[in-house]
This record gives sequence, structure tokens and C-alpha cells, in this order.
Amino acid sequence: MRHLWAEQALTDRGWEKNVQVTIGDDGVIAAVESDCLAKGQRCGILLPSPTNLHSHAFQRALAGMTETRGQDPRDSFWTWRKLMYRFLDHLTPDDIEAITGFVQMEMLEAGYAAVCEFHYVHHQAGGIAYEDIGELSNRIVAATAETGIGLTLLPVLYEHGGCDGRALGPGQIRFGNTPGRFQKLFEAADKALGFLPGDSRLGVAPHSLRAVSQEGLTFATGLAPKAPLHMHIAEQTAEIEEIQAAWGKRPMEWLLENHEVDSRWCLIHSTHMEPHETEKLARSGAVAGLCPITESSLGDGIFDGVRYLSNGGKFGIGSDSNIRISLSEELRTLEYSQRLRDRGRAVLATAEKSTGRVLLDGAVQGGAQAGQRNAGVLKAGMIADLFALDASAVDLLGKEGDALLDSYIFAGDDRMITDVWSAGRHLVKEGRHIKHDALVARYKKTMQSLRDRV
Ligand code: NGQ
Ligand code: ZN
Repeated sequence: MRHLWAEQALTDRGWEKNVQVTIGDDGVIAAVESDCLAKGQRCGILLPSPTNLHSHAFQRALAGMTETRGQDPRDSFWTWRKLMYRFLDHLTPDDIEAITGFVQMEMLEAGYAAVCEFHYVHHQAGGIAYEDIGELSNRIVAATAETGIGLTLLPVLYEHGGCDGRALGPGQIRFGNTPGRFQKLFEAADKALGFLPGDSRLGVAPHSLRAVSQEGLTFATGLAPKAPLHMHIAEQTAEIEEIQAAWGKRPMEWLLENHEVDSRWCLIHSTHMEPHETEKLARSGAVAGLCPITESSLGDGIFDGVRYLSNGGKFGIGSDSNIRISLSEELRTLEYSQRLRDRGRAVLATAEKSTGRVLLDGAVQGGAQAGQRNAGVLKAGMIADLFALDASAVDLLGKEGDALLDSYIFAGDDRMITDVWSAGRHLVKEGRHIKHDALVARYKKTMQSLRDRV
């Protein structure tokens, strides 16, 4: 048993002062009491920490390297994707492990307690399988064992290069599996997770309606009937047109009509939806996996957050391409995208909750559901996924309640974060991951060697 004590905390009962949290050796919260004398580890403002619900760890190494114009007349998501595919061909298992460890460290330092890794690079460059089909899953797990972040591993089924069934392009052959081979990969990933603490989870990720067949999608949904199911959908308008031309429906329309979309599902992006799709998705119980920084970076478009939230829709936040790891900036970008479109302010706030409160509550609850972690609320019986802000930071000093979240998200940033616990593991102290220096040193070495090779 360990004790934490916070000046203020956001618990299941609301904002409380002088809060003592007892965490069991199993990483689960045993008790939350207010008006207590300080005892054990002290912190300023204690909050439930979200799961980062969408990451492709390796893409971190590309950050800042795709901001020039190429030969294509118009730079776009599709030209970015070509560069990403080309870069990917150089990555070895060691590189992937080092990059994953580094970006997971950044996620923890940004306040995320866990991550859903949407893991789609499975084979060697050229598409030849590794001797152990789980080789790269093992590397993700090895990095996770090092950083301690909570992991929901999502092995990805990727069958073809477009919904007409065209063959995988040269950049995509490291991803490709038939359903039969994917099942073996899924089993290997399950075995790999045995090396991690008990809060890790396994899910299934059919990549997108572009990359899986209708039969492949049905296979993936049936593989582990209770596991989390994540899929990219409705990110780019070209994808909407392609699916509509081939299957006669818009992607979200088709999915909602042909599959039982419920609380197992996390639909990544869901950017381009008609109002009837937004309303139906909101009522389904699924989580919309929003990635505001990546969606801005790739020029995807703006999610209809106002309609979605007013219909009770659940959402969470993913760092996706990992061009920048910042929870506060993801949340701020989500709200600001709505303001810019609607020319309004405090657009996602409600009569009861400020904007910052709506954003954090949504991200912790949606993230927990998407990662299948019994977390997202500071109360007894939940996994201790927590983070703490510095109560003496200039923008937090003397503030109370939801104003703390508004100040953190809109005026502050991740430098306000002092501590992070993942399932009770105290991984960030004084703003730094406990293995910060070693993880940075390894990443620098990897990047240097990649520069020499690419
Ligand atoms: C991905 N990225 O899986 O990393 C994709 C690009 C694809 C985003 N959708 C690859 N943002 O769509 O095939
Ligand atoms: Zn993605």
C-alpha cells in the first residue's frame, strides 16, 4: 500500500481538497478520502490520466522531416504517406524498439498513463516475414517493459492497397497479412504481452476500409469477440469517394449499417461525416478516436465535435503520427478547430462544465474505454492512472476547480506536469521520466545511425 496526498484532486465526487489516495500493490486505487492530513508522497493537483488511444510509434522519427514541398504539385496527406512509406523501409527491429521507448517516455512526460499502439509494421523491408512473426510486436513490448507505460497492443490487419483489392504498393509490403497469417501474429502478440504487467491488453485493428476486404473485416471482428477493435475511418475525402464508388455508401454509413458498432469500437479520425452519420456514431457507444495535432498536420479536416458531443458521443485523444507529443495541445487544438470553424468561443463547454473540464473528462473516459483499461476516474477500484500538476505554477496558483483545467489546457502546457503514475507505477517525477537520460541517449544514437543509412 502507498499513499499520495494532493492539495486538490478531481475525484468521482468532483473537486476535493486535501485528498489522500491509497494505492494497492496491484496498481489499483484502494481508497480516496478528502480533508486528510498530508501523508506519503505529496503533490499539487491530482487528476485521472488518459490513455493515448492512437499511436504509430515509429512515425516519431519522421517528425519535422515532411514540411517541405516535394515534386508533387500539391503537398497532401498522400504525398506525406509516400515519404512515410519510404522512410519506413530503413527501420530495423532495434530502431523500432529505440524509437518506441523514446516516444513512450515523451507520452508519459506529457501526462498519458497508457497508449494504444496501432501496430502495423510486421515484416522485413521487402515484405519477407521475420523468423518469428511476432518479432516487431516483441520489440514494442520490450520498449514498454522499459518505460512502464500501460499498453493496449493492437496488431493491425492490412491486406491490400485499396478497396478495389489492388496489390500492396512497395511501401506497404511490410504491413501485409492474409487473415490466416494475421491470426498467427495475433497469437504471437498475445504471448509477447505475457512479459508485461497485468494491466496490458490486446486488441485487433483492421487498418481501414481501404486496406481490408469485407471478409477480412468480418474475420478481424470475430477473432477476439470482447477485445477492443480500432480502425481508421473517414479521414480523407479521397477515401470517402473511393468507398462510396466501390461500395455505394460513405465509409461510416457502410460500417454502421454492416457491423454492430458498439462500445468495443474505436473509430480513428471520423473526420468527414454527414450529420446523420455523426448522430448515429454518437448513439452507438463507440469512441471517436480524435488526433487533433496529426489531423492538423496532415490537413485532414475538422471533426464535427459540437454535433457529436451534443448527441452524447464519446471521444478520446490519440497522438497518431507523433509529430508532437502534448496532451494539453491536443485538447486545445480540438476546441480551437471548432472555434475557428464556428467563429465562437467555449464551443464544447456545457452549462455545468467548463471547456477544459469537458475536454479532460472526455479524454480520460474515452481513452479508458478504447484501451479497455478500468481507469478514467479517481475512485476506489479503478486502475491508478494518474497525473499531477504543479500547484505553484504561475497560471495555477490560487485557482480552484475547473479553472485549473482551463488554465492548464489554454494558458499552460505540459511543463506543469510533475508526476505520472501508470497502474500505480510512479514513472514521471519532477516532470521527467525515471529513465529519461538513457532513453534519450539511445534514441539519439538511433537517429544518428538512421541519418547515415537513409
Ligand atoms: C497510418 N496514417 O496508418 O499511419 C496512416 C497512413 C495508410 C493516417 N491515416 C497509412 N493518418 O493510410 O495507409
Ligand atoms: Zn493512424
